[in-house]
Amino acid sequence: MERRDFIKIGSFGLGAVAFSNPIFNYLSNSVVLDGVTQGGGKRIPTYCEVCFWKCAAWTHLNEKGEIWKLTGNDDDPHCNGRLCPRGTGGVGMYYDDDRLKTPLIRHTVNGKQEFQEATWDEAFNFIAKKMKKISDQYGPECIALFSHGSGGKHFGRMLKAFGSTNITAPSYAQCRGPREVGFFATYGEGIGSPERVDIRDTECLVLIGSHIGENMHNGQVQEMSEAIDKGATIITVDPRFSTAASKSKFWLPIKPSTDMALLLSWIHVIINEEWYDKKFVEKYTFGFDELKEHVKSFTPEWAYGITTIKPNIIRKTAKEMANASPSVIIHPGRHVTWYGDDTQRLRAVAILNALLGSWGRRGGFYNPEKKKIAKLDIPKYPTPSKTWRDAFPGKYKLAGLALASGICDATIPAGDRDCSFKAWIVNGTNLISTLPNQANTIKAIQNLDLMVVIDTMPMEITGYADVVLPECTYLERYDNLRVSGHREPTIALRAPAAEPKYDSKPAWWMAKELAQRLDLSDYFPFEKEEDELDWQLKQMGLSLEEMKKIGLKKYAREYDDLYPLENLEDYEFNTNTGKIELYSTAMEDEGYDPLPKYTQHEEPPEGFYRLIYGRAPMHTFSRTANNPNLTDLMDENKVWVNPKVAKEWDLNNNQEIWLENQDGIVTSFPIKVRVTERIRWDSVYMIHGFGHTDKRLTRAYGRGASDAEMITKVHIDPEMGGTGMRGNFVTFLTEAPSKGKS
Ligand SMILES: Nc1nc2c(c(=O)[nH]1)N[C@H]1C(S)=C(S)[C@@H](COP(=O)(O)OP(=O)(O)OC[C@H]3O[C@@H](n4cnc5c(=O)[nH]c(N)nc54)[C@H](O)[C@@H]3O)O[C@H]1N2
Ligand SMILES: Nc1nc2c(c(=O)[nH]1)N[C@H]1C(S)=C(S)[C@@H](COP(=O)(O)OP(=O)(O)OC[C@H]3O[C@@H](n4cnc5c(=O)[nH]c(N)nc54)[C@H](O)[C@@H]3O)O[C@H]1N2
Ligand code: SF4
Ligand SMILES: [Mo]
Repeated sequence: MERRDFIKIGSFGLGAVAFSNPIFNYLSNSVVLDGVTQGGGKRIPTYCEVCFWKCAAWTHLNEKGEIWKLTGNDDDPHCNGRLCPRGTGGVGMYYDDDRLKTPLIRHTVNGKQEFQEATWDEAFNFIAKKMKKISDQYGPECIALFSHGSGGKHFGRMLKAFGSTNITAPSYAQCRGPREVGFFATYGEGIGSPERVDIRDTECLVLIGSHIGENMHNGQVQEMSEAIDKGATIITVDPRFSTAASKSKFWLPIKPSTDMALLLSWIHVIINEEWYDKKFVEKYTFGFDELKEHVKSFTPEWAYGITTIKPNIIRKTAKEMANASPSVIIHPGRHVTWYGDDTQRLRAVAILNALLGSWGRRGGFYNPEKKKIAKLDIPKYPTPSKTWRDAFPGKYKLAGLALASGICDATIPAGDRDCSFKAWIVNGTNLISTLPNQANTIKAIQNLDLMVVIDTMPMEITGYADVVLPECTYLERYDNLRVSGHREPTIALRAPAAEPKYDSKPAWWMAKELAQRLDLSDYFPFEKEEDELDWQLKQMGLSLEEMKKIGLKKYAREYDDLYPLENLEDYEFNTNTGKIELYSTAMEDEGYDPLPKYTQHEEPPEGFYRLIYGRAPMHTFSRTANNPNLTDLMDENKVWVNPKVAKEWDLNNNQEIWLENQDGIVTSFPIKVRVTERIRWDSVYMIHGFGHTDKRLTRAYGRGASDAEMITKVHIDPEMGGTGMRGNFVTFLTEAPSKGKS
């Protein structure tokens, strides 16, 4: 028997308005939802947890005092009063009958593993005892926290107090890490979230595989729509005709994995034609001559052979950018862990922006300002004797945050490592569908002495837990204040609109209860979470009572530096040279390429197609696939296949097929075909987050296929450890795979 069998149990118990621009169709408008009084008048503030844009919202109650609907907070720059369909559908998270209902502990009965319902007390005592034992035996640093979402802050406090700083989120090494590192190396600052892109006022927006409009990050979609209405040029580089591509003046259907060649060629053209912002480059940048020399041979003709984008289109689009300069944005994207050389690709994006003078300028990149929140009066955290980095001597030297994939790898014992991770606390991240290479994740889990999963839903990851703790949804709890950096700083409150359903509880309370059992009560000095919030708000001259009325507080900027380089003001960048480093001395010091290079990536073998994936407007990752409101809008994914390929394989629309990847892995479930010209012939496309394998998800089980299952080959970014996931290839099986084949 495996140490951890996957436990399957069955016994536990939009008013969308058309906007002038159709990219907007999905965003519901608070104007039509004027039912504040209609519903009994009561509304409680929150910020959305359906994705990490964190729109400030109102939960409205009906006359019976039940949760009725959600609307956006008008004052919030993240949403401007409008929620995206996922945010509106957040109500479904609360009402989902499949939710986790009580704490569960893994037991072995007659040789068979099963979950048994437990009291909170039993669950906490079990966890605390194990944590102490692991700490005594191996040190507290062998315990790691994986978290995506608000609860991470609370469990993070508990774990830091216990002596481990190994706290990680998949939003770094599986998402935006390379972007932060690439921009940091260039400007001495990262991009952050919400992205500091001044889309509202831009004249030219270049999207490189960033599919805003399907990627529904709210304020960004709205600003893009506004920019289009004001006549901005959109240039979209995507092997797929995305929603954004359909709004674009130029769609460049690039051969996937070759973006670096296009970027280098754009840099070549802009330098050679002298279309760059000379004053800006001269005043602020370091290494221009080296860059010029470096890109000398990267002509559009060179790039054409690699990217399939015609030379005149490369020149024309470069000219469009130059014409708009400095009000131009080569968007850094967000999920950028594609091919393993991603930090360098993002360096090229950063360099291109610098040449066009868009950093710190209107219509380019603005300088966000954030409000400071008072620190709690708690003891200093102990200093750990080791961190995750010790598992990777000499590697991933530019990683600014802990790597989720790294901690996963360092959980599998290896001869040359003195200690591997022994316990995972997993809050709000379905690691099975989030980390690439599922077999590796499961192998790591099998080596743990303890795995605690805190979730709202019986997702795949919960099936591997020793203890499952059911969190109530964001509509039933407080959380830390949302503190946002934006054009103007804001803070937003999340307050409960209902009592937690079933026996679910907020993460704050769980972390405090655990801390108590670990003799760390001093780190949670307040009796209740609302007392902690009230104390923090009072330090700012506010109160919980007042925030409950307004939900969001917007402040005027303290510093008048929204566009700090607008008039070529003196400025010192946080880099070794104090300049924008076109040539990165930090990269060079660490032994990496100081200037981005083109590397050729592997091509699909005969009969295989590159698997690319993305977002659907009405779903977030795997977390919404069971949401009753959102499954109404879309309940399965399809695989997009070019008509030429469909003909070759004799595939028809809606035909069910299985996908098999280069390593012989076959999807657990069939997926329907969508034959469309909107995807290149060398690739197939699907929406991430479907093909759930846990039967407890009654609406999502077996619906569509999982891209994560097919991502077995990972190209790791040597500079910061990001996991490139787009180097996987699939072929089609038109018959059900024979049993025994996984
Ligand atoms: N194959 C593949 N892998 C990917 C991606 C991809 O596109 N394809 N995208 C990558 C990117 S960009 C990112 S950012 C990550 C995202 O990775 P994750 O954040 O891990 O994504 P989800 O699959 O949505 O998992 C979220 C989990 O949180 C739970 N949850 C939801 N709300 C709450 C709550 O209030 N409290 C608690 N405790 N739990 C909650 C959900 O039930 C679910 O189990 O995935 C990365 N991995
Ligand atoms: N509705 C919705 N919106 C979301 C999310 C969600 O789950 N649902 N998640 C949010 C999160 S955390 C993230 S990180 C973002 C992710 O969203 P983005 O950062 O915008 O995009 P990606 O997911 O990286 O990229 C998907 C696009 O890249 C294209 N692509 C694939 N390969 C290549 C290539 O080689 N070159 C180029 N140029 N393009 C390529 C695909 O065709 C697809 O259109 O979305 C955010 N917004
Ligand atoms: S973009 Fe949509 S899902 Fe994300 S926080 Fe805003 S409303 Fe919620
Ligand atoms: Mo992400």
